[in-house]
Amino acid sequence: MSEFEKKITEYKGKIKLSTNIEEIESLRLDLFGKNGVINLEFKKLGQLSAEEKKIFAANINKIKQDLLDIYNAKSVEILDKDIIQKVEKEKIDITLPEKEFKIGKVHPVSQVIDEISCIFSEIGFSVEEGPDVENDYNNFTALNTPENHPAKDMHDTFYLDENMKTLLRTHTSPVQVRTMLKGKPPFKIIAPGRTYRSDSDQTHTPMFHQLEGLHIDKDINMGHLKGCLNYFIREFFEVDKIKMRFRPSHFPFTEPSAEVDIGYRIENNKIIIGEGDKWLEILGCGMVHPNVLKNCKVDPNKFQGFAFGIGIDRLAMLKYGINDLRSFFECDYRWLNHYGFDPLDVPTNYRGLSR
Ligand code: 2NL
Repeated sequence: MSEFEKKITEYKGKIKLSTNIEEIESLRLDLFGKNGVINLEFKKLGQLSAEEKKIFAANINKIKQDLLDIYNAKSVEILDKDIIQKVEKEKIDITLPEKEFKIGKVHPVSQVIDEISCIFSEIGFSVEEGPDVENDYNNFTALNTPENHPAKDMHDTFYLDENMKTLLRTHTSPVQVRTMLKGKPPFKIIAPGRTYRSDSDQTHTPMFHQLEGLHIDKDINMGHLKGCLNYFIREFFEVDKIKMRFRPSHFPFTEPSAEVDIGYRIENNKIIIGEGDKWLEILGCGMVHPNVLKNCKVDPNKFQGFAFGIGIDRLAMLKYGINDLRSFFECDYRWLNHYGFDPLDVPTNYRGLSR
């Protein structure tokens, strides 16, 4: 037996006896590495004649293959044993109590939607929802929006088909349209949800949140609208009195239409809502246009009422002192941990909405 063959026999024994990854890896380098036993033997080829080379090389290759087979089998055995050991060690007893109870947070937008729903349900409004993907009729036509209205422009609306019939709703009004079409008056509902417009800068995100309200009955007038909105703003900002003004405005779906501003002032770098000599535009509203009622199968000679629309994201920013709109939608857990709300702290009117 040559020196080489003796060494090989020795290594075969070592492989068989090895018990862990480190050991077998070190044997692999000894044998098959650049300066390993096999390669050193191959280097002897240079001193041989052509005829001898053939026989010599064939012999090394056979020995090498034999070694590789043993090595591979052992490797698999060790790895399998390793995995089984790991799994055994990692056994989890799901009946044990948790060591660290990590609870999620409610996004400020969700919190504000919950608060607003709570405020309006107190005075008899119910919450309605509808799909984000809408048709042109529910989003524009039913709402008395002229064919050539700028809001219908490709630049504002995300259309989903070439014929501009299917789109992402640009406001939550189609929810009220659906509610009126499927039911009978009176209607007293709010519709919160996601809305979409092709607009993106410091103060606009392509997806944003809106809340609309609709109250239709036999004798609902502008006075009811004012009382309702005054109650809502007071409850929402948790103040007893609120300075408020209605400015004439225009929307295709209401007549007359108004925009509502609330008074505020800045004190020690903080915003005080409800008093002061500065004005903040907060929402749009009006008496529902007779054409809208007709389009929604409601008789405008028998029924009338008000509607309003509010941007939820800006309300959340105002109430909770968040100054960057875009941070709302970055899904940053550190941000959510800081600005988010305890999921078990459900807003209620009697206890205070946000504490
Ligand atoms: C705004 C203005 C508004 C409405 C939305 C509405 C819905 C129906 C009928 C009539 Cl179904 N009106 N919604 C009315 C007035 C204003 O939103 O500036 N929103 C942020």
